[in-house]
Amino acid sequence: MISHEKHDRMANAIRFLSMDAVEKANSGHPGLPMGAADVATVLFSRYLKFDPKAPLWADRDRFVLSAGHGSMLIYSLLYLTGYEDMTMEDLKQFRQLGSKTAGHPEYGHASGIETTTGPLGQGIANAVGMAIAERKLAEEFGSDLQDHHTYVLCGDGCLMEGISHEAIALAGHLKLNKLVLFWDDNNITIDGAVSLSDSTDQIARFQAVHWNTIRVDGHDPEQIAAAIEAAQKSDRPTFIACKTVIGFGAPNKQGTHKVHGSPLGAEEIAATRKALNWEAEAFTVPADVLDAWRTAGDRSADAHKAWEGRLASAEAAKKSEFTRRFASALPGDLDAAIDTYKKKLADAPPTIATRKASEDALEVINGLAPEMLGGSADLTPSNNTKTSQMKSITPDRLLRPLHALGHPRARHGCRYERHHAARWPDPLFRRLHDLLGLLPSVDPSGCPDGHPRHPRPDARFDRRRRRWPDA
Ligand SMILES: Cc1ncc(C[n+]2csc(CCOP(=O)(O)OP(=O)(O)O)c2C)c(N)n1
Ligand SMILES: [Mg+2]
Repeated sequence: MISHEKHDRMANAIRFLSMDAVEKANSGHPGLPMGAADVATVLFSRYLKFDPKAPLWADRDRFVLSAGHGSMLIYSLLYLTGYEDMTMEDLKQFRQLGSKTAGHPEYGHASGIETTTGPLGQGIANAVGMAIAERKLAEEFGSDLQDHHTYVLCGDGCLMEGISHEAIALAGHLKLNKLVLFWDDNNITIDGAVSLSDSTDQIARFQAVHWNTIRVDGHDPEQIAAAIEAAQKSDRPTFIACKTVIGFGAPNKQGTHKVHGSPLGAEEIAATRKALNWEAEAFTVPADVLDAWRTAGDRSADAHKAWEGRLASAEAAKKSEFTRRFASALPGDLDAAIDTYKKKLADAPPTIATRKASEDALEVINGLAPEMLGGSADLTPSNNTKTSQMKSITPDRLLRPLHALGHPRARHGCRYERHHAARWPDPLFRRLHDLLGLLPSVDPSGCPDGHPRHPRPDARFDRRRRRWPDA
C-alpha cells in the first residue's frame, strides 16, 4: 500500500522532471504531465503490468499517451520506473535534434513508447487496435499467454477529433472490456477554456456507444484506484473522466492555458517548489522517491517470470507459432507460395476484374498466414476483402480509423489488410502489396524503417498507372 504522502512525492517527481525539461528546452508542454501526474502514478505504481527490464514482454499491459504533447509524462515515467534506455541525460535532451525525447513520443525512439502520438485522437484509435489484437490473440493462444489491458490517456483535444468517435464506437460495439480510457478532464486547451469550441457531454457520448463510464477527482489516488479496479471488472470498455487541474501545483498559472504549452519560467517554478514542498534541485529526484518508483517498476517481475514459464511449457507448435508472431516473422512457406502464384499469373495473365484479382491474391496469403485480420469499411462484397480463409472484424464499416487500428495490431504480431493501403508497416504488408503489383521488386532490407524504396532516389510512384517506373 502506498501512503498518500508517498504517492504525492512520486507524482511530484513527474511534475518537476516535466517542468525542468521544458524549462531547459525552453519549449514544450508542462501542463498535462503536471495535471495527469496523479492518474499516471496510481496506474504505473499499482496496476500497470510491465517490466522495464523486458519492455517487449508480449503480455505486458499497453499504455498509450494519446495526448502526445504531454510527452514529458511518459519520458518521466520511463526514467523513474527504470527503463535502461531512458536516462536523466535523455530527459535533459528533451526536444533537441536527434534525441530520443522528441516533442511528441515517437515509436522506436525508446522502449516503453508503444506508438507514435501527437495527432490528437489517433492514440485512442491505436489503443482500440491494441485491444482488438489482445482479444484475437487471447482467443487463439489462450489467456495463459495473452491476458492484458490497454490503457490510454487522452485530453480534451483527442475527444474533439472525429477519429476518436469512430474508434470508440467500434470499441463499444465489440465490447472491448480490457480497454480503459482516462480523460484528462481539465477544461483547458491551447486557446483557453474548452467552452470556446466544445460543449459535448462526454459521459453521455460514451454511454451512447455502450461504454462503462466513471467520474473521479483526478487528484484523489483512492478514487482513481477504485475506478481502475471497477474498469478491470467491467464487461465493456471503460471511460474514466478524471477531473484535473492543468499545471497542478503552479500557484499562479495552474488551471489556465498559460501552462498548456509554455515553460513556466524560473519564478513560477520556484513558487511551485514551495507550494509542493519539493526540496530537490532541477533534474534531481530524492533517493526515497526514486526508490519508490524503482520498486514500482519491479512490481511485475514475478508475473513476467511466471509468464515465461507458461510459454516455455506450452505445447511446441503453439509456442513456436506465438513466438513467430511476436517476432513479426512471415510463415516459412509464404514466400514460395507467392512466387509460385506470381509465376502462374505471368505465364497465363488472367482476364478478370482487378478486385477479383485482389481477392485471389489475398487468398494465397490468408491460407498461410492465420494472423491476417481484415477490415474493409463496409465494402466486403464489393472489394472482395473477406476471402474464404480470412478472419474479419464484422461489420467492417469504419474506413478512417482502420489504418490507425492496423498499426498496433501489426505490433502484436497480427497482420492487417487495408484495401486503401498507403503504407505497409510489416513484412506481410509488403508481400501483399508486392502481390498486388503495388511495389517495385526491390530488396527492402536496406531501408531502416523496412519500407521498400525504389533504387532511383528521384523515382516517383505513378498513381494513375499504379506502378513505379522501371529501375
Ligand atoms: C489532430 C490535431 N489537431 C491539432 C493539434 C494541435 N494541438 C496540440 S495540443 C492541442 C490542444 C489540446 O488540448 P487538450 O487535449 O485539452 O490538452 P491540454 O491543453 O489539456 O494539455 C492542439 C489543438 C494536434 N496536435 N493534433
Ligand atoms: Mg485539456
